[in-house]
Amino acid sequence: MTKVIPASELIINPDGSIYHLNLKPEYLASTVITVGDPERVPKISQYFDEVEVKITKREFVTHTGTYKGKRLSVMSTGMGTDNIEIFMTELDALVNIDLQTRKVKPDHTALKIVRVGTSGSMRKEIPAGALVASNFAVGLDTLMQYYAADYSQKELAVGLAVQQSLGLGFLPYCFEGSKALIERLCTQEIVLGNTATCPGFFGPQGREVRLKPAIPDIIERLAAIDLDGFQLTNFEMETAGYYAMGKMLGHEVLSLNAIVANRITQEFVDDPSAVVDRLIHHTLENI
Ligand code: R1P
Ligand code: URA
Repeated sequence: MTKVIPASELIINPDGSIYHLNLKPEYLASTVITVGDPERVPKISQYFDEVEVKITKREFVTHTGTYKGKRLSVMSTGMGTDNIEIFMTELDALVNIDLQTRKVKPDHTALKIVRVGTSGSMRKEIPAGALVASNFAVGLDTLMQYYAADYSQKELAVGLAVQQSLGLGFLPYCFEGSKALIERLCTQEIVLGNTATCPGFFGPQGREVRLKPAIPDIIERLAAIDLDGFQLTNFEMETAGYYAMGKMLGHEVLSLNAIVANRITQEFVDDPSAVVDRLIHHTLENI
């Protein structure tokens, strides 16, 4: 017998919507574009033919509509993998749990989820202004200390190499993005890279403002890792969480990154929104 998930474990609002995302299943398209910044949601949905749903709660803003006839949802998550854990669990529940009976549905639905985010490059040859798709992502946070997952040999080897290189007391988690989505979205103008997902923007990415990072040479240490040609290329704060949750829950996930800063040459793009807009158009046309 399929178990009933108690009200305390999966919270449904009085109107039947899911707790944090504030969505009912019918509000969600099976293809979802995600962004960190809530203000980026209308920057994408402005290109829709029409917007049928607009819902906001906390940092989770959802617009669902059609682009050239294809139904899409665009949703913001805020920053960090802790938000992504909530976001992915509730997104999955909207399609794979019957919210009335509180039971897992017998037939699994796999969502297509594409992150359109910003990122910093740790490679001289990937300049500010470049667009990077994350092939693998390694999480430097502790999210996966709280879940059990299977890792491929390569994913485990990357996690171990990063742990050793940074001297961390826990195993960073590494997961691969969707091959099908890479094939579809990683066209000529996109660089295929591997992403370090950090639990912060400053110290955890080696930035010193007033506080000294504990690993001041984190960029050099991460950039020096080379496992049979596998190299890390960029920093951000969500992708490994998406890839881990996506794999465990059975969804296709890809992270696309607009490189706004190059941490080696110390350049920052003149117009970050123009770079992000290029990535938005690329995503809408190819998703
Ligand atoms: C930091 O400025 C934020 O930008 C990046 C990081 O992952 C972090 O969320 O992504 P978004 O632009 O999608 O928020
Ligand atoms: N987002 C990050 O997390 N890091 C950067 O350097 C730029 C965007």
